Amino acid sequence: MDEKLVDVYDEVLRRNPGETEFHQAVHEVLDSLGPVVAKHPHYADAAVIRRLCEPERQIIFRVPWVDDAGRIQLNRGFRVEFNSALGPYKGGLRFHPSVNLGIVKFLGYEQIFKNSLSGMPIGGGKGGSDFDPKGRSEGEVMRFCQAFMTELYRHIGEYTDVPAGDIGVGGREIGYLFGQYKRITNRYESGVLTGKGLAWGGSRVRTEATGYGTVFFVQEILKTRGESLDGKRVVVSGSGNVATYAIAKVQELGGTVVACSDSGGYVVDERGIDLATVQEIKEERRARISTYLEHHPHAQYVENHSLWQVPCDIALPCATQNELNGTDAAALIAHGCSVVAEGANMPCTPEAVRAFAEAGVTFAPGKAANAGGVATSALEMQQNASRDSWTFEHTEERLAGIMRGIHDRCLSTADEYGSPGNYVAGANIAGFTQVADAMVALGVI
Ligand code: NDP
Ligand code: 2IT
Repeated sequence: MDEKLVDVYDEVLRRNPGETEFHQAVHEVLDSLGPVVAKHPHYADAAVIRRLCEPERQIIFRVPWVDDAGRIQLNRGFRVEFNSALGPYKGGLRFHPSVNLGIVKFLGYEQIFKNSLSGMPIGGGKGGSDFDPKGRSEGEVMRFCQAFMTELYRHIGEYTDVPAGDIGVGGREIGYLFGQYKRITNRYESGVLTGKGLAWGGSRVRTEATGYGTVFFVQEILKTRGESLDGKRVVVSGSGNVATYAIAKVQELGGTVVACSDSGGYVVDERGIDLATVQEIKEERRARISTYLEHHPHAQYVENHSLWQVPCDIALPCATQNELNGTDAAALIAHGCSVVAEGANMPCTPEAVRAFAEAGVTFAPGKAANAGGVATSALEMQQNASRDSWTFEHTEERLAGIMRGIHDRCLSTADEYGSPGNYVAGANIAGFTQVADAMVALGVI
């Protein structure tokens, strides 16, 4: 890391003790910014980088609710409004027992640069709760969402802060959250949340956007080598929203996805993962991926092991942070994997990212490769603002164009700052400079 940035990083460590994922996300960005501060000393004079590492506002609240047995349950809610230089805070809500302030801050920090890179007018934020939806009834999920929104509503709005989904928050939860917001405020304010259902203000392609976008990004990488997805062997981790639609798009473009997973283990199907079965298990039954074998007895289920041992040409980590470590990277490299694109946020550890760079594996960081989800959220906001509703084809074409734009900006920025072909440097620098310029222009606020 450039010595001018070491002090900034030390300050982050001092001010945010114990928040290891947040430290990791900041380190990764600061590591790329050496050539930027060398070329543009005015960013340091305006303390832009220091200010960027401090959220504008952090909200933590109590979420009490009543379970089916009549017992009072207690969770903690978070919304970190990180940076609004480019637009209203924008970013998902995560419901998972592992959620804490450090996780929400890492996600909010990533979101600033991702949203900037997307080229859409959105700032960065993230939120969520340590609520665990697994095993909860429909009624319990609804009452939790209502309790969560009963506090959150006062902090959000279409010009203020626009939440969406993330792990554990999909169309069902956005429905309950929107319903409660509407009820409390007595306003049909469509633009306050994205990821809504098509009947009540949602955008076509938003459900598919993150997974599709990640695969569009991979397509652009392959194009630079004169290759395509046709005939490629792909491993996708996770089996939630991002993984499902990444699998769908890979298959549509002629690739074969041979493995996917959930937190219990992974499935290998050499005939190609059957998407309809995955969707039936995950979207309809909300069951475990191990039940895939009930429909496809020739497949293999492996419990509690890393799916990165499965040989592939392309790896798409689409589950969660730090799910792919140095050992996993070594296995992928040994098996000849040549592209890794992050559908999830920060799924690869720094050791893994270093190993890919040393081995010449093309690595696309999440803030570039998974930006299609939030970009399509911004398209949803655009449709809501104009009370319009676009076709699937038009919206998907917009998404594909945005992913091409992000890809090309990463490469041209990496070139400009002396790291040709380095998508990490390109994404961090391009994302940063746009926010930094806006912050300088807006003054010390
Ligand atoms: P979902 O809740 O739909 O799916 C999450 C998947 O990841 C599930 O298969 C889940 O398995 C697995 N998973 C979650 N936590 C863990 C864990 N601790 N260990 C192992 N597996 C885990 O979430 P999404 O698909 O929406 O999100 C996946 C990733 O993509 C996250 O990193 C998210 O931040 C990122 N992302 C999401 C976007 C979106 O639009 N939804 C946009 C951009 C990024 P199980 O069911 O067993 O828990
Ligand atoms: O990590 C992400 O970009 C998301 N979870 C999507 C955020 C959004 O506002 O659509």
